[in-house]
Amino acid sequence: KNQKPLLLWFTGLSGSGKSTIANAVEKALFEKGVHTYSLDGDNVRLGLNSNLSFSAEDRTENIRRIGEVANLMIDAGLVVIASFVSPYEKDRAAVKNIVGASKFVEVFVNTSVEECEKRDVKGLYKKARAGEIKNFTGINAPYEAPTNADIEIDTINTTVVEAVSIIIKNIENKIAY
Ligand code: GGZ
Repeated sequence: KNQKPLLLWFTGLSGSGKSTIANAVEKALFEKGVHTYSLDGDNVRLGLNSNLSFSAEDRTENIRRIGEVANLMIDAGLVVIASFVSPYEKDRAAVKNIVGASKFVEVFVNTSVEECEKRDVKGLYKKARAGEIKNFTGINAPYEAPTNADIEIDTINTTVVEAVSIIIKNIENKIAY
């Protein structure tokens, strides 16, 4: 079976639906026999990047290390799926530069602050509004929305199943399984 490595990069606000879509994409790829590895806040910020905060500088370092780790996994031939807020355009561009533009696919999970706050799955927006979390993206820290993402998903008008189909269609030629 043939498989070319790739980094599928999900960016969007906390609670935008990045992980939900990323997990569904990983399942779909697994069912096609594609070897993947998923990087997200749950497995990176607790381990490798446990010394990093949510300051602008630390977010940049967070994303830089993730880009380097993803590049090692690309060397190992994997389709890497990364889901991080990654609010800064320059940091996302730096990752694209690390792995190479031809191996980088950016997915903008475009859910507005209003909608994320309405859903508030983890109660983090409420805490941020109450001043219990500082530098919270979308509330008191910036999110620089991608202007030229390879794929943009509007989660109000697109189901998870549809999103998976859009993403798989975009990457299937690139990974050539
Ligand atoms: C944004 C925060 C913050 C602040 C904690 N700002 O919904 P979640 O919980 O699971 O996803 C968010 C996650 C963001 O971590 P990332 O490594 O993706 O961020 S970045 O790319 O900007 O480095 C949220 C939680 O961590 N979280 N504090 N202040 N999100």
